[in-house]
Amino acid sequence: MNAKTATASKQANSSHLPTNKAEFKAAIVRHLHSTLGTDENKANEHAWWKATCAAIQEHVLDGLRKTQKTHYMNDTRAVHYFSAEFLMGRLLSNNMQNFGVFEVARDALKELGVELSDIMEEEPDMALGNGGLGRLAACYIDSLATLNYPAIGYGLHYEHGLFRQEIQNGAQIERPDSWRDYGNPWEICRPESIQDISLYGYVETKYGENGRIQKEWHPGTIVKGVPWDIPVVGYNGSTVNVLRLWQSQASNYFNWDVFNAGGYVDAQSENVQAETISKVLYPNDETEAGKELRLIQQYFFCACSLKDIIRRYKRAHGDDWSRFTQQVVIQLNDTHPAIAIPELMRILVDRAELDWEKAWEICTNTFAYTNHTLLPEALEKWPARMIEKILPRHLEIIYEINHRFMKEVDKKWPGDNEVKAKLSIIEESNEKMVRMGHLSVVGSFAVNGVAELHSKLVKENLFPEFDALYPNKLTNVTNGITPRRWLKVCNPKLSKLVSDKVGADWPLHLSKLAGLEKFAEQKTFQKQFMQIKQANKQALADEIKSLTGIVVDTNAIFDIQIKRLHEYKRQHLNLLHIMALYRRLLENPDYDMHPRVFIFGAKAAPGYKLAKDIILAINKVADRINNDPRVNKKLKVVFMPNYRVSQAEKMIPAADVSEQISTAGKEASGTGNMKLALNGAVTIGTLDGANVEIAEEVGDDNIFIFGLTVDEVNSLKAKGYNPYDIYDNNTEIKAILDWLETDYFTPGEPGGLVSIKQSLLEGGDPYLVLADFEAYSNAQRAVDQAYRDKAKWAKMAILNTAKVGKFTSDRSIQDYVDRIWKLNTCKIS
Ligand code: Z57
Repeated sequence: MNAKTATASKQANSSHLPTNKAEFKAAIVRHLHSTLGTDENKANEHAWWKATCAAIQEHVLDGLRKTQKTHYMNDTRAVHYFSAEFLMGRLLSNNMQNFGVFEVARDALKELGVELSDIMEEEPDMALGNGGLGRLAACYIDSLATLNYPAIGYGLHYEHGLFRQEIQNGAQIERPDSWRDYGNPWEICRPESIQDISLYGYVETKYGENGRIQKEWHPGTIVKGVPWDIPVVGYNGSTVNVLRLWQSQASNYFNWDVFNAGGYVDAQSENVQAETISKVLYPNDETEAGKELRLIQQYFFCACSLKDIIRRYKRAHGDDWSRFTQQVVIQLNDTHPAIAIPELMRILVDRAELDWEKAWEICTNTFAYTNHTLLPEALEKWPARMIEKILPRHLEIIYEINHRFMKEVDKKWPGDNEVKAKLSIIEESNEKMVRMGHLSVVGSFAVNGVAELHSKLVKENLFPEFDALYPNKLTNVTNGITPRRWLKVCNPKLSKLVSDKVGADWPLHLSKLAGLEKFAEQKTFQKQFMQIKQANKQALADEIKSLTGIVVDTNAIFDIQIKRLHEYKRQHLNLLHIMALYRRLLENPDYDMHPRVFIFGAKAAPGYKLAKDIILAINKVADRINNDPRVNKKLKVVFMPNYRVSQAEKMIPAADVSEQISTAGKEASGTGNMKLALNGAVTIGTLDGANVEIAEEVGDDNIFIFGLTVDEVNSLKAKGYNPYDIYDNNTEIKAILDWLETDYFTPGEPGGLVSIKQSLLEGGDPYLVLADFEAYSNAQRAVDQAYRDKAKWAKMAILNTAKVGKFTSDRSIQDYVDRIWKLNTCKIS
């Protein structure tokens, strides 16, 4: 670069942010020296990664400052996205792309002798979530910043995110995740915004003037909430919002009384208790744990966040609550933050001394609630006694909310005690339970499901009476994914090809992908598209080799199922079909099939026995097949250990086939289905969740739909489903299930995999695996046939990429804004 260009770029950019290659080189070296205390010769890859992050962080902090100033000056209405999980993954490549400095920073590093793709591997995933729900929250805050909406994400600053998975002898072993061990270069601690949070204790009833009853909560403990801000950078945009995560800390470093009495160790243990709150993410996806610490986590982050919101509101509006609902909307990501509803009531009634009616009006115009599941085991209920112990005043408030709600129900259905029992926030079982879903519906102005089918089932099956009582409260917002991370960043080759064809602005206007349709049958485009797929498959094959030692053929169909391990997602249906193929190949070495590699990635909740058994079974079957030269040329099975966001980014671009095979009615939406289709994988799936909408978009010719529909599932269950009828009459299924009981896959350990057979027979096969097996097997045959016709398959793959523009999370966010949040965009100056 010549001196003239350098001066020009400095002038254009008064704060001297690095923008060209020379400036990036200088900034990175400067950070090696003065941020990291090392130099170009001594620095290892970790140091280079950190120095690069620090150079990018200069842009981040500049954008953050401008955004916060603009939002403050304009006193903007903002959405506050409350979520117990944010599954962010890595941030470096995303932030570089979003500032449009990816190439220049990469070239700068190259001149310093450093490969960007190598140092990116140094970044630990920020895995503060379990699966779909947490990753959805991450996509949504990306889109909010990209669309220039004022928004804050609120959650927990877990010290340990989701466990790291190791596979030993085929079984899952959990190891602690320590994402911050060597420091996180993105987060900023904000000690000036620490909050004190009360827990335990008792409620005192006082009688004020003119007989007004006053309640005062005398807490037993106070803990500190320390906020950490993670900047959220919008694409091409100027907005940098924040994700604010709360860390718990003992409110005094020492309990001085105990300390002075000589109890130094006891005084320390008090600290441990408070600090336990944000120690670790609960690793259960879709199972409510019912544990005291989990409820404390939920309350802790909600109480911190509400105080934060109210402090900010009061700075602008003082004690005048009349404009609160104009400025603040709070989205509850599932019921995990539902305790925020009675907490806001407590603040308004007990502290601000508003009338109950006024307070309730504010509350029910502030909250909106997203339901993510119909599975009964995922619907949170807390023992009333547990709430009473931890949050005595909140239980009183919940009872009062319910008392008034029951009066409303009685108005609508006079004298109907059955409907009251069904709708009550309190379940009058042996042990009284608080139903957090009911509390969320009653306390919110909008309730949404996450895909058309799911929202319909929420209305018809989960909350039908609520729908009758509150017309128009229940609605749908179909999930989405950010095309920045899930195409632009993870699949640079395809991104470039797409940009060449439809223009470079598709990451902001994903429906422009439709411009690819006209090339779907063009030979040269098909060739380019499939060559990229081939290159991505080669990269994944290398990754598979280095992680598992398994060698796979990139001419084989790469068939991928990646998601949490759960019976309803039916990884075992996939496995039974693999065993069927294995058997067919053993019986007939000429069995006609295109070579296929079945690839899995999945974590099981540590306490979910059958899910762990399914992981074991996949690995044991994989071992046997991969080492059987009789079938090796046609069939391989890979279980990728430690599936996580950064692993997904490597797997998704390489998929030919996307497995979306949940029992109809069980998967609320799914989002991996969208990511895979966007990257040109063809779906084999049931009519469940967002698969229905994907099928609508891509058309029946470009997807393999199979299996029972929701209605068919219901009528089969109603007439009485007996899996033995299938087992006794289908020789292939019988042979496969019996195979699991032998020691064929577990040498020296007969019956090592029998629990799967048992769950499908004695267990009653609750997710209808056997009922759908034949339809699945036939659909797989159709996949095999289609793949052999290279031109046909290329067309299908291209049309998948072309037709899934609907599923950008920008569209989801615009739906939330239009139907629920009513925000205005705010351009940053
Ligand atoms: C979770 O990841 C989901 C639902 C839950 O109730 C909990 Br808890 C965790 C998932 C659904 O299973 C997916 O179908 C959906 O796509 C995702 O949430 C995002 O809405």
